Amino acid sequence: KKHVLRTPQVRVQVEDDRTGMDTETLKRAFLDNLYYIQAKDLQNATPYDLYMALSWTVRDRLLQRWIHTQETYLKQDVRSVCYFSAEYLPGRQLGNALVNVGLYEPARTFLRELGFELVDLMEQENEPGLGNGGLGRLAACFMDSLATLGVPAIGYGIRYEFGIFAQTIQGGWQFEQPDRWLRYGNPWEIPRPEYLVEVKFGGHTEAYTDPQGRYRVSWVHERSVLGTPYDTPVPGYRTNTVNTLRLWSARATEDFDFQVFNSGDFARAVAGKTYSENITKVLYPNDNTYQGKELRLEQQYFFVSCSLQDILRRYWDHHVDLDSFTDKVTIQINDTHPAIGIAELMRLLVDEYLIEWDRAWQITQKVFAYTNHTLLSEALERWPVSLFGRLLPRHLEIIYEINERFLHLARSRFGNDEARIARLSLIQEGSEKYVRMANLACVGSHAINGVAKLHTELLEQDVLADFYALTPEKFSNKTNGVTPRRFVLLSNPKLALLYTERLGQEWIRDLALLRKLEDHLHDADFRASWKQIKADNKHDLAEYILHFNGIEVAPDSLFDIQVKRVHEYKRQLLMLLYVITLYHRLKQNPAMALQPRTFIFAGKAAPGYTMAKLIIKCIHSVAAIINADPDVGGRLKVVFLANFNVSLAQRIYPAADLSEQISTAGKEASGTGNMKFAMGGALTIGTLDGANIEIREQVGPENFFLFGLTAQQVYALKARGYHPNDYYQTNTELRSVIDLVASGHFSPGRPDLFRPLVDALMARDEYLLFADYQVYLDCQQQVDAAFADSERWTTMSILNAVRMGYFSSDRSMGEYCRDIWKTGPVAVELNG
Ligand code: NBX
Repeated sequence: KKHVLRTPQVRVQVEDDRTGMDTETLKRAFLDNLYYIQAKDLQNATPYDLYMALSWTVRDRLLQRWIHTQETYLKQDVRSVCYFSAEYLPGRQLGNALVNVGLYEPARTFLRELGFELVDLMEQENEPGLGNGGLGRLAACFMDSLATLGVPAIGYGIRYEFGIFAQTIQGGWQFEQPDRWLRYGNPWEIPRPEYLVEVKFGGHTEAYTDPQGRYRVSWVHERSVLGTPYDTPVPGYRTNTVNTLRLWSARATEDFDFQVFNSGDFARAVAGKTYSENITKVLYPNDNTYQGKELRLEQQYFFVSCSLQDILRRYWDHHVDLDSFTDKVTIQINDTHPAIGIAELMRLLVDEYLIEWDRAWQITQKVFAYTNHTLLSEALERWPVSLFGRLLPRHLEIIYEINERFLHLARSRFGNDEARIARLSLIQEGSEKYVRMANLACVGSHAINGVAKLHTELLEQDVLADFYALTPEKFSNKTNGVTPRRFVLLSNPKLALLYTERLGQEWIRDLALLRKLEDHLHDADFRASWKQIKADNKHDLAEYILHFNGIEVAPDSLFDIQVKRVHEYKRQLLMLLYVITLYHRLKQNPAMALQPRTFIFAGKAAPGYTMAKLIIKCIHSVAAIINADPDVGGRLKVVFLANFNVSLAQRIYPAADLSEQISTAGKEASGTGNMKFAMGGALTIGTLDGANIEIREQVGPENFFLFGLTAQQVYALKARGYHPNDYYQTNTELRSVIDLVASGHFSPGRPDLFRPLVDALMARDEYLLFADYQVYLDCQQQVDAAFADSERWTTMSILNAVRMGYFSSDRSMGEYCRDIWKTGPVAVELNG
């Protein structure tokens, strides 16, 4: 039986129940999978069984495209982008797979016929939380865009058994629960034990002379671990291209020690196994801080070594020498977490393939490119030389060799400017020496980029200034983007439908087309739909809040939202000071006129970050008092949504009126939540930080609520001496608010609970909350006025959303392809 399906981009010849795209075939396949894989019939199936049965059904369709794609890549011996990232936050897979392969509507239809709602099945999926925040989510957006653009790419990373912890709130405090995301199986991954690789650790090195009389080194390792790849298909939007996300899982080399086992000591026989498998057990839950944990370096080296060996294995399958290696492979490292790859590729080339140093170095530099994601110096990775040498003795030698040659070059350029040489060195000298991973990444790469215009400028002028002086041609900016498939089409289906009604479907691959909708700005129907969609989305979120927090919020109040990892530099506390200010005003004058607002927070704190955890507690304490106060009369509500993750994010962004992007200028590299909010028609209140600056340029300054010191002003203020107490003394409202917190008003019975927050602000106020407090209030006043004029607000909302085309990750990926990777799309035929 043959079916032919026509969609604008694809013409697929279909042979059987595993590839058929019509509703009848899909329904048959679904029931078949339910029965033969889940071993259930419709009467006994749990919602999870139904989710699994549908996932198997979609997966079959993906596999066909995946196999064709990989065959095409192989046959054409294409150039591949290898994206190295210790983190990926792809979000739920089912909805995305359905949309991309063009089965969302057919699946909805046949499920309805069976009496099920597709969205209910989608809710069953446990999302893979294999990342902390922006950096991991960016990697996932990039994978989606590369597949959609048809660019051959593979994402390499770690298959953590436990992803980012699940956050629960008890008594207003954050508690962490292990994320057992694989507990009920994962239909989206395919283990590839046949591509197993071995990774060595520890031991020492031995020098020897080879038969040609050349000096060589061999690494006599102490132990080794096996890496098994698990592949997840990454489908492009309505193309035949399906790329691969290849995540490595650690296994012990031998299942157990038979000698010990036979002597009767079973526990000891399996001890080594447990140890090895620890490497990929758990994701470190810190973002934008650095913790020098040995296991973390083991994770980094493990996945990077597995990936490089895998790349070389695939290369050698089709080549007899290394001459075209740099034509076929380019590697992007997502921050410095994979930077050890530079030393590992040198080791593989020099020690294992016996390539001479200079040629190996040429290859390495040509292959690697480095993306920096932080301006916080405390977040830069530095490994104690002692630890490094114990774990990777050969790599340490290689790094010293790279450094010697590099500093020689630097001296020839800068003379003996020893202060500068010391800053450039890959080794930080001192009583405890450190390997500086950012320096290694800069020296070993041919391209270095920041993730927003301001961020790149600050890298060039400050954080990496010495490297910029040496090799300015390596530097470029690549402003971040986010995928419109997940963050518009999937998360905001009503808005997507409105777009498609007016524009057709092309906007989904070319978000810049949305600007055409400016023609409809004054079209009453369009505006009415716009308002209705926002109202519906807010209504949905209000229901979620009622269900999970038991708090009733008014859907027509201003939804003012800050969701992101909790960090002092992101200034959740500044928004909370504003909330308390309004509360304080209401208490002084309960009859005052006030635009009703719902303040929504969400975000995880690193488990060891005491201040961030106290901020979460403080939000809850303030919420408890305000939400219950009869003087407030429901005009202000404060909500903290637990366990912020990709799935929750997809519900929140479309419901926002106001997006809070209020980091201290010069601290947030880019931000990407800022883009996701604006794409949903939220207006931004923000500082001139990260990509906010470019968002404001795109949407127009008149459609953006700007406040705060600039990065330059922040530096200048700090340089001449910043005294938070001056602001406290002169700003009476600020003083009242701080005094209210300090008095224990929000912590009845525990007056000192929030003392550490107050003290940090009064003593240092590292992130200049006091300096920006008044201008933030003033700006919020403008927000109030704008929201009161609903037509004006609607105009601004529309203009924000439709001018966001630049922030599609398709644009970002296009730029990386053109400027850094020198690569492009490859067509994939299904019937070839
Ligand atoms: O990367 C984030 C930045 O803070 C954002 O400004 C930026 O938009 C985003 C994407 O470029 N950085 C980030 O998320 N870092 C981490 O998650 C992180 C994780 C582990 C670690 C250090 C940082 N050791």
